[in-house]
Parts: sequence; C-alpha cells; structure tokens
Amino acid sequence: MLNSNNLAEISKQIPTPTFDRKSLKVGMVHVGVGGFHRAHQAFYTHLLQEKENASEWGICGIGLREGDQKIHDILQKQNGMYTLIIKHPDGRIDSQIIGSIIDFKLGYDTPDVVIDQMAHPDTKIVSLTITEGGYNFNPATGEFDFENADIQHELQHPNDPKTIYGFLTAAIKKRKVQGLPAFTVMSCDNIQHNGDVAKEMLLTFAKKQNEELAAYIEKEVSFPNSMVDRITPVTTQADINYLENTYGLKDEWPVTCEPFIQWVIEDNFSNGRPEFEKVGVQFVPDVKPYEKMKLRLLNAGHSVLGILGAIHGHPTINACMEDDLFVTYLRAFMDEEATPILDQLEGIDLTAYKDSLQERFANPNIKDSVSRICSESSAKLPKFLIATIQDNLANAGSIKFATLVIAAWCYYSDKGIDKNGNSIAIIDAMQDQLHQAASKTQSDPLAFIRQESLFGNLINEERFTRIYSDLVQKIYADPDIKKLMIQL
Ligand code: CS2
Repeated sequence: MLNSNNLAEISKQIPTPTFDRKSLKVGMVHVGVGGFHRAHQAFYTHLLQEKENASEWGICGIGLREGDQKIHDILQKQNGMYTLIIKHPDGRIDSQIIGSIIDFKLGYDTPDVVIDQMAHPDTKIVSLTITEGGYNFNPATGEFDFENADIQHELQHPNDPKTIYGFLTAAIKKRKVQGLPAFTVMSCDNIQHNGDVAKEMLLTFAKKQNEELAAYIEKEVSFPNSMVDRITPVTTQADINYLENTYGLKDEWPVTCEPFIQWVIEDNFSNGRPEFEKVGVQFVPDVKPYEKMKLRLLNAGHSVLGILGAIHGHPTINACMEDDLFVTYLRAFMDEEATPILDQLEGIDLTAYKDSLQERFANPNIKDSVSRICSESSAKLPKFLIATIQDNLANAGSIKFATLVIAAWCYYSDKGIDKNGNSIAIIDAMQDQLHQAASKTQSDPLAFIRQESLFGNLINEERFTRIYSDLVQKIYADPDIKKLMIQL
C-alpha cells in the first residue's frame, strides 16, 4: 500500500521523494486534481522539490464537485502520493512516486475549509484545471453564463460558494479583509488566453456580486496565460495491475503519461512563484502564439483523429495512427488548414512540431482512448476546430478537412454508433441538446449547425454550409467515413 509508512520499502523498487515532505507548506492550492494536473504541474513541482529547497510550494488539492470524493479519499489514504508511470514509445516504462501534493480538501459540503485554505497566509497561487467547460462561458460568444443555477445561488449567498467563481471571490475577499496580499490565479486549461479568460469571467461575476471587490481583483490579482502540454490518458485497471504485478505496489489511482512535457507561461505573479525555470518551464512575455499553436494543432489534431476514429471504430489514438489514411488526413488538416492561420514563432519550426505531434500520437503504449478525446467535444471543438474554420473562411482558406469532422460529429451525436453499428458511449454535458439537433439532420441538413452557442454565425457562411451539407448527407447515406476521407 502506497503511503508514508511504507515509503522506505517502496523506495527499494521505485524512486520515491527524497525531499522532506513534512517540511512542505501549502503554497499552491490546486482546483481540479485530475490525471493531467498530477502528470504536469504536480510533477514539475516535485522535480523542483527534488532539486532544491522549495518547501513553501507544497500543493493542496481541491475538489469542488461530489465526483471528487474518490480522488480525495484515495490521496488522503496515500498521504497525497501517487505513482506516475511514464510510457515511452519504445516500450520502456519509468515509474516514480510523486510527493508534491500534501493535502486535499473538498468544497462541496464544507466550503469554509476551502475558502480558509485559499485565504491562508502561506497560499500564494490558486491554480486551475477545471476543464474548458468549467469556465462557464458561452463557447460561441465567450460571454459569462449567468443562467447557471449555481452561479445564481452564489451571487445571492457569497458565503456558500458552489463554483470556482464563488470560491475565488470569497477567498480573495477574506484575504483583503485580513490585509494579506492577493494570490495569483493560474489557469492550466486548454483555452486560448486561459489567464485572460479566467480574469474576464471572474471580473464579470465579481462585478455582479460586489463592485468594490471586482475593482480590487482587477488591480491586485495576476492571471498569467499559459500553454500546458502532456498527453495523459485515463488510468486503466491494467495500469493499477501493472504496478502491483511488477513491484507489489498497491496504488489505487496512479497516473500514466507520455514522456513529452511542456509548460510555457507568462511571468506575471501577484505574490511570488516557484522557480519552475530550474526544471524546464519556459517563462515568456507573451504566451498567446504558443497557446494557439498547441490548441490548433495538437488538440485539434486529437479531435480530428478522435471523431473520425470513433465513427470508423478505432478504439485509440495510436490505432488511428497505424492507419495510413488517418495519418495522411491529419497531416493534410494540419498543413493546409491549421498552419496557414498560425503566427510564426521565433525559434519554433512548425514542420518539426507537427512531425513530433505525429510521433507522440503514434506512441503505441499510451493507448489514449478515442472516447477521452471525444468527451466534452461541445466545450472543446469551438476553440480547437471551429475557430480554425472561421479563420479560414475569413481568409479564403481550405475548410474541407475540418468540416468533415463537424459533419462526423453530427452523425456521432445523433446515432451514437460507429460504422459497424457498435454503440459509442458519448460523454458530453450538452449531449441531449447535441442529439436533438443532430437528429433533425435528415429533414434539415443544417440542423446541427443552427446551434448558435457552438457554431456562432457559421450557418450564414455559404461556403461552409454548402460543403457541410454535402458531407453530412453523404455520411448519413454511408457512414464508412474512410470513403469520404479518401475523396477529400
Ligand atoms: C486532448 C487533451 O482533451 C483533449 O481532447 O487533446 O487532453 C490533450 O491530450 C492535452 O491537452 C495534451 O497536453
């Protein structure tokens, strides 16, 4: 069993933290402790703690939803520790125990505990991986969604927060009253201008709740933009069994990931930061071009493979990459549609970047499921893919490769089956709405595109609707997606 008492024994088999975990204080409070946080920020923090005394930068995990109970309970039992299993393309596997998370608190039944942690004098950063959907904006307009019942509740009851916005405002207010410096809000989500978006949304909320506090936030709280990257598939039972069979190690929720890791972030912190540059993090004045490159190539590339792969019946991203047609299609999308609208980045060779993406996607040991990639597409595609279609419409660029993905997404949302009739489990907060819109396609080929909150005004773009309606009707007539991919 992985916990502090057994660490000496475990260290005979697997690297374990060599720094003094007991001396760590919580300097970063992290909301959304999924696999990605544990493979990325918590890993970088662990590396720094291994390298030198960084004892003021321990992490306290926070879960705001009932679903976070499981990870909370497991990490509490394991004294915050977990195994990171890094899987190389050549089959090598490196496992190590990560020790940077030292506490975990749940907000949904005891909000005060979380507010107090965020307002603690030692807390300097509140970081977020709350997913694209967690920011509570309309994907097409980018506007804050005041209709959300939890938001309504916390506007009326500032001491009983439910969403990230209620918690942040309550904690910032408490710090202000106590004369403590404001923390930095550090978004680590896959959203272009993630810091700016976090700031805009928080300010919009705060202005409704407490104008004076909003003015304080605007002045005192920093929101660095960042680009984060590491492919982190969903942990499987096989990963848990692997540790037990290979090392006799019982870890109830390890994390697996690829060897590649990247974090580019703006050096804009209200109250200090870890010296992450010592462990390979890049601090830059403006992260936006990096974010755009990653979202429009990596994340969009994933969605291209994921949606088309789901309909074809490929279970994983690496299975897609074993299929030559998918590789050619992915590259054509990246070269002809995504690249022309990217800014040139000094020191970055886009061809090499795309080559490296292909290698990463093809890693046969990662087995990143197509279902993970397709999950929450309604929150992802507007930013990853639809934005590229819009840019190309404005620049007379090619749109056919991305448009086929949208048409395939419609079929997927309507039928929930692959081309062989096997059912696909769809995970999406907007699933019912997507299904309803898609199911009208046969009488109204553009029905899916009429969802303005996802597609904005694409419905009025004649070039797009022409290509889309042709492709969507062809998929409904014959869902053998490869026939269409070959023709484009
Ligand atoms: C993926 C990302 O969610 C997705 O669709 O594209 O989770 C991706 O694996 C990460 O952003 C990689 O850094």
